[in-house]
Amino acid sequence: MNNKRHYHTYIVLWAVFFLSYPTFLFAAKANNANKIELHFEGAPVQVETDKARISINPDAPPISSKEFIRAKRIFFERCAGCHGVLRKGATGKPLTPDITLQKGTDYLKAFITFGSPAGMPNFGSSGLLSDEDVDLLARYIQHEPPVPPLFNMKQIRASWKVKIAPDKRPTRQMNKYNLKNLFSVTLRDAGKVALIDGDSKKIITTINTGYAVHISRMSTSGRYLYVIGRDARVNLIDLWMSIPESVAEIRVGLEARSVETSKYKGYEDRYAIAGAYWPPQYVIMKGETLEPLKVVSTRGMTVDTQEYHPEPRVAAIVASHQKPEFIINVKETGKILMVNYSNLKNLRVTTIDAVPYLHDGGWDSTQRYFLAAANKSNRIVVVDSRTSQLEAIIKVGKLPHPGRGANFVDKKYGPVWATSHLGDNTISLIGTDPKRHKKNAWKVVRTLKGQGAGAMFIKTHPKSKHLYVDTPLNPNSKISQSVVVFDLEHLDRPYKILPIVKWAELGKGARRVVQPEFNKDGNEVWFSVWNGKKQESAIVIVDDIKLSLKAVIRDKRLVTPTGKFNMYNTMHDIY
Ligand code: DHE
Repeated sequence: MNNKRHYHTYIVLWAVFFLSYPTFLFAAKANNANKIELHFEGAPVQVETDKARISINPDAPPISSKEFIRAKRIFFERCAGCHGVLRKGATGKPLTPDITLQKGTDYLKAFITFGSPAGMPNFGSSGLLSDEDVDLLARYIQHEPPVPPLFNMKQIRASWKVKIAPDKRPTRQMNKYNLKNLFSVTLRDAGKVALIDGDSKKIITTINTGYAVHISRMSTSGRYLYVIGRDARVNLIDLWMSIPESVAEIRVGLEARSVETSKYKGYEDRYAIAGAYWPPQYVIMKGETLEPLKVVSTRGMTVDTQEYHPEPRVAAIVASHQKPEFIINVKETGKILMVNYSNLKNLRVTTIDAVPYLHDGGWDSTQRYFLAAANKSNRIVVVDSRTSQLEAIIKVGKLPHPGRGANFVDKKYGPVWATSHLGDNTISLIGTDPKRHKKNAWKVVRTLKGQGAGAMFIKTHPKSKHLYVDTPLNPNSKISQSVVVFDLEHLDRPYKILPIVKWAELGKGARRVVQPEFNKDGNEVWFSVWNGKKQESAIVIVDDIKLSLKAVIRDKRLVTPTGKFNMYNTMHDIY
């Protein structure tokens, strides 16, 4: 009997597959793009799955409590990055029971097995999930999404630790490092950052931080370094100590990506802010202790359909140079918040309607206009931080991903800001000077062609004549292991390829090259060669004038290096 039922399910699964054949044929073609997106959304969500309440729906196919717990874990690890913890939809489609119950188990199984052209990976046919797990997930998503616990001020405050109080810290710099040329390097899978002296290229120390650290940002004075882990743990590192170390820490939620510090005149080093993916909120803290002062939810209506979204994640945050404001990208609702921190008791927030799926972004060269990438909308949104108004929404290539972008002068079109793309090989150059080059402002004035899709970061420096573009997520290892350089004086000339991985002379592994970062003087560019956790990684330093290898940093402590943040450039938003 069991065998019969099994056979029946199998036939139905294939019938669903063949009826939808054109769609799934496309899916196969889009497989490369899917791989890129899968890598991009890939890290497991950090919410404690055990604490998410079990919510069985009697109308949905049966699932035991044990199965529910297992499915919950798989969903948070594999699916929540795209579909959201509450399955309300993010870059992936919504998967709430009102939708999934209508689709039914067989359809959902086919979908999970074979993927879709819209970007859903083929979890079953690629072997990422077993048949049993595909079946389990198909049933699980027809039940109510379990809600993970919140993380309110009570929990935030309980997690706050000041290890060395401000009055016990040095009153002057106690080491001889050239702090302006220090690099904070993310050691992703080690849960640490490495501080590297940019002059000697030696590791000064490694410091324990949160899980799968994401970014580092600098206080305006250049003394304090803020680091955030994916588990929403923020570490405050004092660079004046003889050996810099973490002097305070806090958790601002259960899952997070962004941290920033106040930069407006008179507020230097005064506040820090961190944005969380779960719960969807941002937290404003005292800059020199991380004492939490204010937590604000980002839940609300989306800009397009004006529907309630329970999980709008906080993506990039930048600190305004024009006003005492933090500028916050809220991903799923598509809103950019300008949060004025001059009076926290009467918080003034200007909400700008942009487009959904806001992710990363950076300043134009004048530091007046913030350019935010809405990746799944294929748009760049421009906000004027002086007038607090939306300036423009610009269509670019597929899935823009600029990091903070790159500013330079295009000889023909004037000042531009550039973004690379995850979904295609183009680099869009956007005019940024509405005063002297009005007709080019907020338009894609030129499109360069790089090596391929899967680009994540693009970089130049005011003193450099080069533009560097990585492609770490390209499935072709030749492309993911090298970077391209464009000559800014001759943008019409073909790019040069730099064989970064070859220069690193490492053993086996994926060895993806990720994120160019300049030194303070703008004459060296640092690249991470990102290998597996148990394999050797490296940092390769390129001479920006000669475009040749300058140095390789190889050290056992360099476990999965990814982002690198030069103190001076990060402090002053130079890119
Ligand atoms: Fe990032 C920036 C989110 C995957 C390396 N990343 C950002 C920012 C966000 C973000 C919101 C902007 C922060 C800011 O400016 O305030 N990143 C996410 C994700 O949600 C995503 C897609 C999946 C995930 O599960 O985390 C993701 N990011 C990655 C990686 O896999 C990378 C390549 C390696 C790593 O270390 O995890 C990676 N992200 C980076 C880096 C920056 C970044 C290096 C900062 C770039 C900069 O120049 O400022």
